[in-house]
Amino acid sequence: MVTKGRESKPHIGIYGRRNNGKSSLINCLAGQVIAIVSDHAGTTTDPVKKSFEITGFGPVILVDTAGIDDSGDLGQKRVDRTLQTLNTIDLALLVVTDNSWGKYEDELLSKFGENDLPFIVIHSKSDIQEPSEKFKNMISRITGTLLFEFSSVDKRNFEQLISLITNTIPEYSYKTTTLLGDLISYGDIVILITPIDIEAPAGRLILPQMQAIRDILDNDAVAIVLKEREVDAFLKKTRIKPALAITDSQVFVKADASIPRDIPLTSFSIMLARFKGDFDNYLKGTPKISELKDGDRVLLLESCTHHVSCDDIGRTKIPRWMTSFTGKKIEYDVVAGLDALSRPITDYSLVIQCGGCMITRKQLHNRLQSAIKAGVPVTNYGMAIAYVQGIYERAISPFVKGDKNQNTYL
Ligand SMILES: Nc1nc2c(ncn2[C@@H]2O[C@H](COP(=O)(O)OP(=O)(O)O)[C@@H](O)[C@H]2O)c(=O)[nH]1
Ligand code: SF4
Ligand SMILES: [Mg+2]
Repeated sequence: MVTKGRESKPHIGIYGRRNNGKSSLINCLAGQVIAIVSDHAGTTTDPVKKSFEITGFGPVILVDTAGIDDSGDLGQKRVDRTLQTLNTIDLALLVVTDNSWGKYEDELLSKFGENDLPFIVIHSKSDIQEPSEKFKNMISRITGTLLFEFSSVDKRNFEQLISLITNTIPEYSYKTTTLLGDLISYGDIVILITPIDIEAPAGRLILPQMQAIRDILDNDAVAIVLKEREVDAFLKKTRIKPALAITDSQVFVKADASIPRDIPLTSFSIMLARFKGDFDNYLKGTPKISELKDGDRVLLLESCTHHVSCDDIGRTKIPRWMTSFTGKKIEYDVVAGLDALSRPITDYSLVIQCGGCMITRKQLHNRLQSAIKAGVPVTNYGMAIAYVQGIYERAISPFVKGDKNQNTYL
């Protein structure tokens, strides 16, 4: 079996004022000179990306940035470019020195917050000036994290820094994931059930269907694409026994009836939920649908603003199916794209996230952060649909190993 996964390298961005030792820190982490170090403030101009291996962790991309305190017209442009990198990185290292913290650091801290970015505050040049107890206390009060004492000259606490980085980088940023590669083998047949109705886009398939087909081919397996109405006749006529069936969530009930019990069945949306969503938390959150009460609010998060068929699922179908399943009077809010929520996240009893086919894994995880931090259960469109239609156990089982309460998944 050819198991393919999309290997992603975590991006680590280094921020701080000019001359604080950012480039030196990068060279230390890389164990070689990859960034220009100079005692002339402003040597690093545009963000510089370097791919290399941190010994003891693995491959990463380090992003060296210009000082956040740069001034003048050109300086402001450099600062803007530095701040733009925050959208693409997975972990921020904020380099401070000489026991000083001011408006630049405050600004960076609030930007990290806006981007839900994990960060580490590193006191560099500690060989010249060690951080004082007072400063350490202040940092832990302001940032909620412990100040890390470091020096690129004597490399104090270097091993600890590597383990701190390893423990702070979110797992999703480097975990190799596969769409279907762990479920199918050479020559397997996979049935893809795709309704072609008025909601289907004219002349093409939707992205999750295309991705599934491509992944099946990459795994040297065979994809058979058909409409829900043709499944019964096809299976009867050909006597083909597929290794897996994947259906559009909207025809789950029909697919469940058509696909024999001994053939694993899931949906495109659950496939995506496992691939790029927060599947562990979805597994915990989905059964909370049964606990919804009258007057509870449910938030539906749609990750793009222009998809008519998802519009209909989020705005009409899910509320209708959930209401008939729970029998409760529930309020639904739909927020599209990256629009701000109109209420605090704690007003919600459940968040249902779309498959997020148009956004990156990082954007999707960041979007869910506030709910997860606040302890609001999260699930995904496909998992919620399967749950309220009584097909949940079957639909998640291809991706769940052993006891699903242990949240171990393939
Ligand atoms: N003593 C000492 N000097 C350092 C340390 N880190 C950087 N420097 C020096 O500080 C100056 C600025 O360093 P650089 O890494 O270019 O800072 P950047 O502007 O933040 O990238 C250079 O002269 C470095 O040699 C350190 O940990 N200890
Ligand atoms: S990103 Fe979400 S709303 Fe947009 S098309 Fe994909 S699943 Fe639908
Ligand atoms: Mg530099």
